[in-house]
Formats: sequence, C-alpha cells, structure tokens
Amino acid sequence: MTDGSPPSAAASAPDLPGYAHLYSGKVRDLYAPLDDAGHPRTDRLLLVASDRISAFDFVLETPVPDKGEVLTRMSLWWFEQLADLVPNHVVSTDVPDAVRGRAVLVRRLDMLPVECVARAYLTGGGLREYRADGTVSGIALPDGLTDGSRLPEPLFTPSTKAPSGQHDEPMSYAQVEAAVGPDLAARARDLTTRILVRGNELAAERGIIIADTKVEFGVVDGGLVLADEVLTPDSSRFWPAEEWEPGHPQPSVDKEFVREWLLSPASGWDKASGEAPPPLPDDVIERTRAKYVEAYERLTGRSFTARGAA
Ligand code: Q0N
Repeated sequence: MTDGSPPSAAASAPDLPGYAHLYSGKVRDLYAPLDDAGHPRTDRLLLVASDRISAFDFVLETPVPDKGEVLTRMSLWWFEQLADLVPNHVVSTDVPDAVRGRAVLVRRLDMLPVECVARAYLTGGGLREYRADGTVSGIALPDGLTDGSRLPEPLFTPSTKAPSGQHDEPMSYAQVEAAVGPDLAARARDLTTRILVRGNELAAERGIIIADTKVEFGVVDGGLVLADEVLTPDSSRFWPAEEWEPGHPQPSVDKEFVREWLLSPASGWDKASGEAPPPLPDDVIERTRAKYVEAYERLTGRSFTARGAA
C-alpha cells in the first residue's frame, strides 16, 4: 500500500492460481505469471485494476463496481489511439477469469525512474509552484494565471517516484537529464506532452478536458515504451468541458459526487481529523460508477458491458 490504509477485504488483491502476487498499489495489483517450474517469470507482469477508489489520499472502504474494468478498457483504447506515437507494453488481454476485463498481461520493462507528467491546464501542485514563484518545473509562465487556466502550451513537469506512502516531489528537467541521460529525457518530454495533446484533441470532441496526466515509460533496446495505464481518470484530471471556468477548482468528471458527499455534513467526516473517511452510501457509489461508464462511452464511442467476473 502506498498510504498505509489497506483496502477492504472485499477489494484486496485476489489469489490467482498460476500467478505470484508482487505488489499492491492504492488501486492496482501486480502479479508475476509462474512458469512451468512454478517460478515467477521475469519478462511479464499481470497488471490488475481493482474497483478500489481513492479520495483525499485515502483508499475508500467501498469499491465502485466495474471501475477497474472501465479504466482498463479505456487505457487499452488509448494505447490504440496512441500506437502511431509510441509502442506500449501490452502483450495480451487473455487473463484468468477472476480478473477478466480488468487485467492486462504486459512486458516487464526497465522503467524510467521518473513520473512523466504533462500539464495543459494549471491546477494542483503546478498551481502551487506558480503561486510561489511564477514558474512550473522551472518554466516561467505569464502573470495572471489562476486555478484552471489553460497554459500557453503543454508543459512537461516531471516528478520523482516517491517511495510508498510519500508524495512525489517535483523534478527539474536537468534532474531528469542527470537521471536518464539527455537523449531519453528529451524523448520522454516530447512523448509525454504529445500524449496529452493527442488526448485532448480526441477528448475535446467528446466534452472532456484532460487537464494533466502522468505516464510511465520503460526502455527496450534504447527506445521508450509506454507502460502502466494511460489517460484514465486515475492517472489524469478529467474535467467536464461544459463547466470549465478558470478561477476556482474544477469539478472532476469521475469523483465529483464522492468528494462532494465526503465534504458534506451528511458524511459526518472531518477532512482535517486525519481519520479515514466513512464508507460511501449506495447512491453515491452508483452515481460514481455511472460517471466512469459515461466517460468511457463518450470518449470511445463504444458501449460498456461488463465482461468481467465481478
Ligand atoms: C511497473 N509500476 C508503477 C501497478 C502499477 N511494464 C512494466 N514493467 C516493469 N514494471 C512496471 C511495468 C508497468 N506498468 C510500473 N510498477 C511496476 C505503477 N504501478 C503502480 C501500482 O499499480
């Protein structure tokens, strides 16, 4: 776990015969397939997206049904849309029944030790940096920008891969160059910003703004390969384009109802208490599930019908 709050038993990493559980993040679980001798393979990983949802840095007790499958299918769709820009780690979606639809078999890569972030709009950590000194990731920006402003051009704002439980720290471009060499640094920067630009070209037609995104790359034969998940609401900020209005925090396409309910008196939760949030009521779960499905269907033009075992 990355934040010390274990997921609920119902949502924790399943036992999968033929796979060794390696690691669980806040919302995803990693396994290694076993070879014929029962040893973990070193060239493949199984990436399983659970139905866990995080809010305000907590993994909530209540899962959102189908979330893992919706995000997996969205990510696979994006990999297709981006295939002319960058190769990706996907090997197969033929996975055990228990995780069908929500899991992908991938190439195990040597990962760049950098969280590759691109921002097209100013908010979150980027906004904090801008307010402090007028720059983001060492790049000077014009005066007068506010929460939610569109940036003059998309910025590469990399961060460290923090050990679990910690937040990522911003990295300067020079630090990325020092970590991976100038050549890979330049390619990671170009690809990350192009992925966000392409993402927004497609999402804009469907009423969604992708404010920023985090991607991860591995290296194969000296070239970059896109790994992890890509352009999902868990790796990116999705905003409803219709409601975009700079000057205040934007509602999120996916977690709007969750955050609104947790901060309302109805939840009985005090964010400042440091305590874990309470379980979500059924109607908030159902409306949030509908948001993920709607985002998937709007973006891809495909209808979502769960194939998983859920
Ligand atoms: C890898 N992470 C960080 C699971 C994903 N293709 C790969 N090869 C080697 N390592 C990784 C991948 C991928 N993808 C990436 N960890 C290992 C992202 N995690 C976060 C938690 O959930």
